[in-house]
Amino acid sequence: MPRVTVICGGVGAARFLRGLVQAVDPAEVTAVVNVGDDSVLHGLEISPDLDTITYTLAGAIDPGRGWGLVDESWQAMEQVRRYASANGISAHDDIGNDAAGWFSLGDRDLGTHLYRTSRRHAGATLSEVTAEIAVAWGLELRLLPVSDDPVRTRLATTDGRELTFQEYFVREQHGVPVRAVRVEGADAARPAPGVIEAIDGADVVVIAPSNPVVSIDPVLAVPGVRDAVIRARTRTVAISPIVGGVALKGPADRLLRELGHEASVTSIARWYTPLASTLVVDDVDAELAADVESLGIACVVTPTVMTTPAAAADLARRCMEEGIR
Ligand code: FO1
Repeated sequence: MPRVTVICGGVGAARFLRGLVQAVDPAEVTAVVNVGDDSVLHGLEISPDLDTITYTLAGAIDPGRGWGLVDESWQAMEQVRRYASANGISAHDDIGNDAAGWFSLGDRDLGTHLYRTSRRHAGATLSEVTAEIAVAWGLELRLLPVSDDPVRTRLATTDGRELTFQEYFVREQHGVPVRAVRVEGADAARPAPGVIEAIDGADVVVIAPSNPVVSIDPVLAVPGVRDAVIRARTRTVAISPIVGGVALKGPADRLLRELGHEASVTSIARWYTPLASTLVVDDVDAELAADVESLGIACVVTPTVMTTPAAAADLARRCMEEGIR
């Protein structure tokens, strides 16, 4: 069975992995996951992309939200918001804006953050805690944060602020124009144990259909990771997160435009040609296949909208076929 390593962001990557583990042996799959969205809120260490993948593969994700747990309750957050509103604390105050409760933490989801934070304070690495949480959910694939060091996405907005990813995505509802994105801590970060080996040793590397700006690039920004993917280029397949000029979820299309790129599969091809030998695009972009191939990357046209696990499994199988030549 092929060894597969997937470069992952959040929701799109989780949906792809859900299909991949039906198409290949999960024990041969390694997910290298973005930690740029990670935040400390209410003093708790929160790793949204790792948790979204864990919950999705455990069949426990809330399907509507795409994050957090299904059948969740929100008692703790309601209590937090009660205190904040009684004291006029709003999400946009500079001090204690977490206390306003703009980032919704479900009661069961809180258990994940309490456990992770306690274990990290006891000296466990993020990799170790991630593996402990994955075991508890019965996951068979290997889930690796790209780094155990703090690597955090920062977005500079056109009104002169610099926001954490969650401030941008949740508190501002990604409604503020962005002029630059940087990955704080990347230069000093080291790949987590097993990350480089998982890319070097994979029969196929897949760049998941995640946001290239704020999910994939922060993974590649960790020293050694981009070079490892370039070394694996002939067996690396990227899946476009842009379908018909739009992102299926989140702000990828708008972010690309705000940063001066087109929101199209051609633009994604430019982004990934140095890293992957094949770009998989959805049927709606079939007429752009020639443009993509003119950039020096093979183009595979197939349904990429993963509305069901079966659709995700079909996409995964197609990626395996294209990656193993
Ligand atoms: N996304 C939101 O739009 N609003 C939220 O209140 C929110 C809370 C949240 C809590 C835990 C978690 O793991 C994810 C959460 N997300 C929320 C999604 C989060 O912003 C992710 O970073 C995005 O899904 C992008 O990956």
